[in-house]
Amino acid sequence: MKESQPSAIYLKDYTAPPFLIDKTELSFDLDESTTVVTSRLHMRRNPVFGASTVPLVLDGGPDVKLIGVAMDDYELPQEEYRVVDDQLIITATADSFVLTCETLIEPQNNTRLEGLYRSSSMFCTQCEAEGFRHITYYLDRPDVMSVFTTTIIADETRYPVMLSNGNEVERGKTDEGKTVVVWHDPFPKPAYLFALVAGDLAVKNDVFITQSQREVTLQIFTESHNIDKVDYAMEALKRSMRWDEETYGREYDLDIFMIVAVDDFNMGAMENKGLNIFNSSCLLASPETTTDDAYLRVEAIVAHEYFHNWSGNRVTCRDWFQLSLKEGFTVFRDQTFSADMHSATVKRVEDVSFLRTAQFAEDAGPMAHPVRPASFIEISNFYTLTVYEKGAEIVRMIHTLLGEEKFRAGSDLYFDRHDGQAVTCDDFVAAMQDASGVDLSQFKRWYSQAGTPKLSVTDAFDQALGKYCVTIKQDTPATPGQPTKLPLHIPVRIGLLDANGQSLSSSLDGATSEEHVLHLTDAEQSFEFTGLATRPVPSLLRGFSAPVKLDYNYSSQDLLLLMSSDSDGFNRWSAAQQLAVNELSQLITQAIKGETLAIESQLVHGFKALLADASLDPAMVALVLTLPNQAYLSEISTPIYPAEIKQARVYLKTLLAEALSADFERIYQQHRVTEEYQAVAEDIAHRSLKNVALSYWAEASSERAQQAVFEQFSTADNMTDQFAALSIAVHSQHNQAADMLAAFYEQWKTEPLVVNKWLMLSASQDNANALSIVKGLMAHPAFDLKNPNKVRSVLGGFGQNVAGFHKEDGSGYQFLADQIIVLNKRNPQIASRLCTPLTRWKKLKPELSAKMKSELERILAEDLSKDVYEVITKSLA
Ligand code: 0A1
Ligand code: ZN
Repeated sequence: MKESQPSAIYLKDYTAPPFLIDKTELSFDLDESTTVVTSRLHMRRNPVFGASTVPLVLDGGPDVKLIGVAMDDYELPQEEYRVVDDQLIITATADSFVLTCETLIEPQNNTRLEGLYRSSSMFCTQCEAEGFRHITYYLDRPDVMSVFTTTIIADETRYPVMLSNGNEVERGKTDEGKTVVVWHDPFPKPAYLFALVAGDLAVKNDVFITQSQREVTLQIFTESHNIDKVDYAMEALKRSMRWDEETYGREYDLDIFMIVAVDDFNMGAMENKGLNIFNSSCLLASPETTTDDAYLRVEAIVAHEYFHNWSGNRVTCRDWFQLSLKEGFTVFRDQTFSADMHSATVKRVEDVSFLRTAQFAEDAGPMAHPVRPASFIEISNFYTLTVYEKGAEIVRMIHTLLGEEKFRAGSDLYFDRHDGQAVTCDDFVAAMQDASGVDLSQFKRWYSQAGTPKLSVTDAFDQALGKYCVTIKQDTPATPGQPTKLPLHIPVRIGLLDANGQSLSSSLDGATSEEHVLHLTDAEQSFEFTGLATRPVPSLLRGFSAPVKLDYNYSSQDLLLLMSSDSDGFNRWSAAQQLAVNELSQLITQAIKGETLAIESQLVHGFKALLADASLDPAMVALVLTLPNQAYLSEISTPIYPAEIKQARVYLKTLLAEALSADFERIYQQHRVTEEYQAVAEDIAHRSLKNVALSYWAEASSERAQQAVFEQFSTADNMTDQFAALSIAVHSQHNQAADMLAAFYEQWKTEPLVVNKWLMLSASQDNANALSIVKGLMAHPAFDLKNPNKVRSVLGGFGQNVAGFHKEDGSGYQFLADQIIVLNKRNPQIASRLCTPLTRWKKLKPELSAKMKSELERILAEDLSKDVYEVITKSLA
């Protein structure tokens, strides 16, 4: 442990910046050993401070070497400035001046992948959230917005492509023959949106004509061997640009929009103004190497980063506590875009399933925080599912409360009112409220209160009066630092069904309809529906109208009815999940007690009916057939018994497979796509149903199924089918699984993104030797500790490996802790993210819990980065 520990910063302490930077002129002399960065900052005191004498404090990093500082071309002597704790402090300044700084950095030694670093043979940057300070001294905070001009000097033979934000305005040569390129971005921006790329890159060009008939040049850059894999991303970009014009009236503003793919990247992608930088795993796609899921992810992330041009760049965040202002809104925008491009119900099910599994777990753990956190130690730790996914749910609820038209009026007002500003979540809600006249004052608590609310629903029917009364109690559990909670404003979409599954019309507060939105605002509230002849079955929380846990005592009969008949597609899926959860819970209890597992499954009947109905969307059928996963079952269990959860899942899946083996074989044959591969909704749907059917069929003891798996693996012409067959083989203990894994590596060893899939699947093999397999993978030539994708593949795959990771002797936890300790020094962001599985220690069964806790304590004894320190201390608190 360090002598002095990192401390938290608080939203309540926010003050405006004492200085502003109107213009930022940067010059980079790029070199493999030392890069010289010269900055000329046109600064002035911020008038909101009035006459002030506070010193100028600029943020820097331990890796930035200061060569000299000048003010208005007067070189400051050593006694007029000092560097303390990575900050450059200058006591005496004029009211307005030009500050020149010369600094040296070594991008080739930057293993944090923040600031300027090298990936393969190129230079690239990552500045969000506080990466710019690793490049040069600056006011590195999002409310300091500046107009950037960037000069890049490099050897053109090695770096023919030199890019930065905005437009290229000049190109020339230095006396030594190096090439000089100047970029100018006319839109003021915070430093976190700065980007620079230099390398020997191939480019794909295209054009987009905006709604006002301006021509925008589109360019995607990759290393030359990948340029044949960007067509899908380019089309996705054009669809995103059109959609943002049509749906939000937002037009692109520069004459050029560029995307660059890099192999080494801590996150998915980054929305730098006019120059997005992508993790190559989120951009490149080809039928042979990319699965359907990955295609859809590429489209969604291209859209997400593009949409940030308005929700994030033109209107940005005042401070990092407001991160969800841009992220929650932009995730909502990309979710709606994907829903419009494909099936809205399928998209909603996938998003909710992810939220309920991963975000709910975060909200119930030691790192739980409000969508707008009140404090943090390291902001990188707050790029979370809560800020992103729950943040998007908040925007979705506003959409539900306002309706389509008023929501659009609200977003128009927000963009008009705040264009060019750095603002807060409150400003966003105020625009929505002002444009719509809908009172959102209580609703705003969603931003400040952590934890997942639970709704407990009871009902009563009065036959004589035809009156149905629903009572809802809301309760949000205590979370770290928030022992008590206030009631939230929760929109609950509800429909009523009769015993045959027909939708019923009913009256509520004078409005007659087949569907109502209840405004739950009190801790407990009742709603009376009239005009009903018989007791209805309620379809609650349609479309998952709020990010809450729902408790209503549905019978299996009710759930089967909803599953087969509800007009809301989302709730049909949700009912099937609930039925599966009920059955799995019984089985888990049996397993914990050491009993023989036995159940009379109602799902058999539900699935049988589903498989017989050819009119259904195959993608939805595939989702309904997918049993709740290990992570979701863990989230809803206290305490968690990992091995018993797995045992229950395997038992139920095998039971369904045996009972419906012939149906699964038939569906498998029926849904084979014979045309050439296309990543379009219809084909994706058939492939997903076919592969889910194969995964069941393979669980039944059938020689033919085993053969089908092997054949699909060997003959598939696309990665979706090949990888599905391989995963099924690995997870169903196929007798050729090991050979297939080896053959897969041989076939794809020159495609790093496919190799990553192989690493992940290999690491997740659930067997007694899991740990030695994982150690072998980390020593394999395909592994590279410097590459976050590879680390995520192996250690992420291992985290899902019940037998290996949760091994009773604690060796799985110890191994992960060892890796965290190594990465803590090299790449704190990645190290911190790897801690996530260990943060769940309190919920595990006692024997495992104690072993996990001791690993957290072992990590804490190290000299920790802020990132890892924050997660570990909060977990142990
Ligand atoms: N703003 C990006 C996410 C992002 C955040 C931090 C990064 O640094 C490592 C990179 C990307 C987004 O929402 O896509
Ligand atoms: Zn984002």
